[in-house]
Amino acid sequence: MQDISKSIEACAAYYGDDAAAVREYLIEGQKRALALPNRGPLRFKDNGDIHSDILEAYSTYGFYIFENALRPEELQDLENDLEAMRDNFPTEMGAATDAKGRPALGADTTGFTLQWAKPLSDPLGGTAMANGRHQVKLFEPKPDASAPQATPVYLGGSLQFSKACLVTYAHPGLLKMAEAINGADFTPFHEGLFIKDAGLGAAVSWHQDGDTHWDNPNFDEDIHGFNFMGQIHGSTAVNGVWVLPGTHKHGRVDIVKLIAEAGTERLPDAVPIICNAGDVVINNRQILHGSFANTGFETRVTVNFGFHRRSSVLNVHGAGIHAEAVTFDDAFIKNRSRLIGLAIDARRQRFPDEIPYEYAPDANGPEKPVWNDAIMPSLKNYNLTDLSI
Ligand SMILES: O=C(O)CCC(=O)C(=O)O
Repeated sequence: MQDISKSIEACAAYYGDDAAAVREYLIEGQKRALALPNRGPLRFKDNGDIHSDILEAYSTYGFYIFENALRPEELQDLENDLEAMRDNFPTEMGAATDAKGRPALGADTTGFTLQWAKPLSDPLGGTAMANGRHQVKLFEPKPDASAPQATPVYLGGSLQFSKACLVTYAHPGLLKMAEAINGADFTPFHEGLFIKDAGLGAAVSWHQDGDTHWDNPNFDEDIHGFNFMGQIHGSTAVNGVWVLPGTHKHGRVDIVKLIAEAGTERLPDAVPIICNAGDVVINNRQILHGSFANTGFETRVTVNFGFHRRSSVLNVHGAGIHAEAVTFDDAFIKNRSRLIGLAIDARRQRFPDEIPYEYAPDANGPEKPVWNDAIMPSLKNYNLTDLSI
């Protein structure tokens, strides 16, 4: 685990009169998080299914940390792609070119791609954005005078920009977990990178991700799916996502009330998701979660990719948060799911020693999806068909 004692001190100092309370919250939260029995390597039963201890812990807490799930070469590929993508970021928010004068990454896309925010701000909290799910605004620490006007916070549609992200998307153990939670005919959701640069990264206020099925008579803990969160540099109490364990099981949380009752935005029973580089978290989208502004010295970049149950999206009208709201019929879902088959073949070529995951909806199709690098440009704007619920 990273030693973040310096970051805890630096973070506390941003909070003025609350410095001592912040320090204690971070230290105590870290302790409580590490005491939970919801981390370890991906483990399987003799028949290849995910070990039931993992499924039980995920169901109890709403998140589970798969330690060292990413192979060292895989992590290196992700780091390399991240560096290449950052190198191609626009020079500033809205610029059309990067620092080398090339067309900037995402500048010619129509989908939801690179998002920016004021350093250390909470851009979503207390606004109507994303259907108002971020009900309160978090404290916004004052950035250093040398901070830029805006900092990158999120890159949506990441599979069109990074083959390494595509290869990780087809991780066989993680897809086995997707199958265990959502059934063998699981579908995609959305993919992106959360970027929390040291001393700059914006907050993502407390929220639950689901939008569509809260009043569904068949509501249950998995109806809004989950996100995998792969960690490129690790994740800490200062820069990481905090969750309120167990909240994925019940309906919508009144966050305003919860915070009023606690008398603080630092929800007392919440815990940070603590990871080393190469760990991958499964996080239930219904769990109450969020991240504070990154006032520490460690950068976090999370490779997010989620999956749904087919029944949660089939013939369902989308929430319109990640892409335009339409009704997802069978053909729409099939087209969006082609990314899974392509990713599996890209991974098979990158890691020929692995047994590839077999995606049931493609198993009996007329032809297996085949990847080659010339296909990459055809992924442009693929995320216009994200299955946003
Ligand atoms: O990574 C973060 O800071 C926020 C993640 C999040 O809110 C999400 O995945 O829904």
